[in-house]
Amino acid sequence: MNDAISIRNWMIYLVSCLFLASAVFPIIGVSQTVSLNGDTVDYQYHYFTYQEMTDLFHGLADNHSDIMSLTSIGKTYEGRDIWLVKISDNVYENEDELGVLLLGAHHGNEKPSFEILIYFIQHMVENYGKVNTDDDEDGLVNEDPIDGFDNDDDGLVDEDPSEDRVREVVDNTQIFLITMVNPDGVEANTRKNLAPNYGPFGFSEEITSYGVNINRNYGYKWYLYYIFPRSYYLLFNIIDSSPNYRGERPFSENESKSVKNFVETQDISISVSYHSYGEVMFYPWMYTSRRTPDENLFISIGENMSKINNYYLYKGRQYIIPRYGGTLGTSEDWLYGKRGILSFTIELCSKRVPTDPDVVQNVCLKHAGVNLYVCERSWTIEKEKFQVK
Ligand SMILES: [Ca+2]
Ligand SMILES: [Ca+2]
Ligand SMILES: [Ca+2]
Ligand SMILES: [Ca+2]
Ligand SMILES: [Zn+2]
Repeated sequence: MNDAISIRNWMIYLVSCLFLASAVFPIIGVSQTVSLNGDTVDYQYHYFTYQEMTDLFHGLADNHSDIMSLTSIGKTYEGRDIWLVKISDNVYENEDELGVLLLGAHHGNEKPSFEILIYFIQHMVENYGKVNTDDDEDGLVNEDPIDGFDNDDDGLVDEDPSEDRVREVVDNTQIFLITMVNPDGVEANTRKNLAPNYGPFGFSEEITSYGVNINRNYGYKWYLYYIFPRSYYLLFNIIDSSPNYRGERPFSENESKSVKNFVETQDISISVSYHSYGEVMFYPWMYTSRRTPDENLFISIGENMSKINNYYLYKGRQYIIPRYGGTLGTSEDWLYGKRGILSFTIELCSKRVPTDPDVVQNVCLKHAGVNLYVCERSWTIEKEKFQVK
């Protein structure tokens, strides 16, 4: 093949891909690597770094100060701010609207978990206040909203989101997003945080290892470790070098403590904590197969989310989590058990860090739909809920 032509074709292809990507996904980054010896072009998705996200948030909060605020709820071991984004009308007031809490990156190496939240923030602030627009220029306005379905049967899914819907959600919900619970882990691309451990209980004089699994550090029913050490895999959770090390005591880590301190100041109705991977969704309890009094409500919300993202809602807990023996110290159990928040975990994607831009953009869009649904559902949920508190 003529090199000049193939390079030219490649340039056209590259430019049109970038144009399409930037038209639909204005800030999400697509970078590309080119193999020097041939035509193969590998498009590698570029995930946000902590610094890029921080800069983006400062810019968005400045430009949309009527509906978006940015505050630090704590600092990590390495001194990074744990950012809380709030999106709502009258954003600097604590209004009589129920909150929705969206969490990402308890585990730093699960990049889609923060990426979809950054996308959602952009989607909300950039569409708020816009008149209804025919985004795909087909002559119809908002004929295909974000719900996972090709509503107008044109072969494209969710290509004309509703601007009205964004405004309604922002005006009636307080949306709280902690996009990177564990930013040190994100920067180091590792599961745990980076704080030094001094033996499993903190009694050693020397550093024995680094990092705690933040999603094992929440303080809910820790005593069960000691009653059923084998059922709760105490050995795996107590060895400080283990990927699932729970920490020397409940809320010993800045990250989990910051989430706790923040949550205790707010009335939050529903939460979703994003992880990757598995395309599966969970709800409490995580520590036992016993059902919560809100089982039917969890199933109702979960099945509606599943219609949007097509993920499997995991209900058959009795087979995987025995009566005594599951996972202790997760955010989900603490959020529900102590605060009465209907808390979900969503494991995104079919691999931990997809690099195909189409795959990432698709998961971002779908979960903008999931998050919109969760916000809308929060408006009517309180009277249906069993009161745990
Ligand atoms: Ca539209
Ligand atoms: Ca349209
Ligand atoms: Ca369509
Ligand atoms: Ca649709
Ligand atoms: Zn995870």
